[in-house]
Amino acid sequence: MITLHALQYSRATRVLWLLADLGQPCNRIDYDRTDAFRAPEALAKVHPLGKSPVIDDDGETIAESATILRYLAAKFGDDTHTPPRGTAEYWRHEALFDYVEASFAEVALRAIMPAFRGKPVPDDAKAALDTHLAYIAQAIGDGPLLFGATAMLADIQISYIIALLARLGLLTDHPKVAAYWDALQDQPGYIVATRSAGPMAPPA
Ligand SMILES: N[C@@H](CCC(=O)N[C@@H](CS)C(=O)NCC(=O)O)C(=O)O
Repeated sequence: MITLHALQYSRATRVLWLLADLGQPCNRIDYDRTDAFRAPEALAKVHPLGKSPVIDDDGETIAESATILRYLAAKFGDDTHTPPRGTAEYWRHEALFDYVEASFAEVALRAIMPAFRGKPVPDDAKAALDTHLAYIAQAIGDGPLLFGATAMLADIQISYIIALLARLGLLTDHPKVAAYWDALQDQPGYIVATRSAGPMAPPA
């Protein structure tokens, strides 16, 4: 069985969501956030970067949520969380899936971090975030999710960042992305994951 090292209020919920969709149990090891909202020292014993999520499967330790999601989809022979291979949609999906951690997270965190500390978001951070949220709104198209009504890996991957932005009131100028957040919260895998591990974003 997969062991998941799951930090409170973290990207680990992405993994729980996919496992729920796949009907796969896991051995979840929970880690509380420190008072400074960091990972505890114990996670550094699991992986050199000391971050979550990390999974162990048959002695193999795998970090990076995108890699973990791809690994689980491959391991369990799942082809319901990506568009059909060989189509233009497939590659549009791959780009959005990688975009989340490679480009969007850094831009979003520049707004999230000050907002989280109750400080104003700097104008340049807000402008960069607006550009990315407009891009995401365009990607949603007719919605309700990125590729219609079925959650793909890219939806699961982006959900954590969108949850933090929603929690901090940073989606108010982007109604299409706010509606997308509503649709994400209706997904069965999201509901199972957050019922068992708690919300993605910390409470106010
Ligand atoms: N790119 C990594 C990011 C992992 C990451 O930054 N995880 C956060 C939780 S969402 C973490 O462990 N933060 C605790 C810390 O840095 O102290 C991924 O997608 O898995």
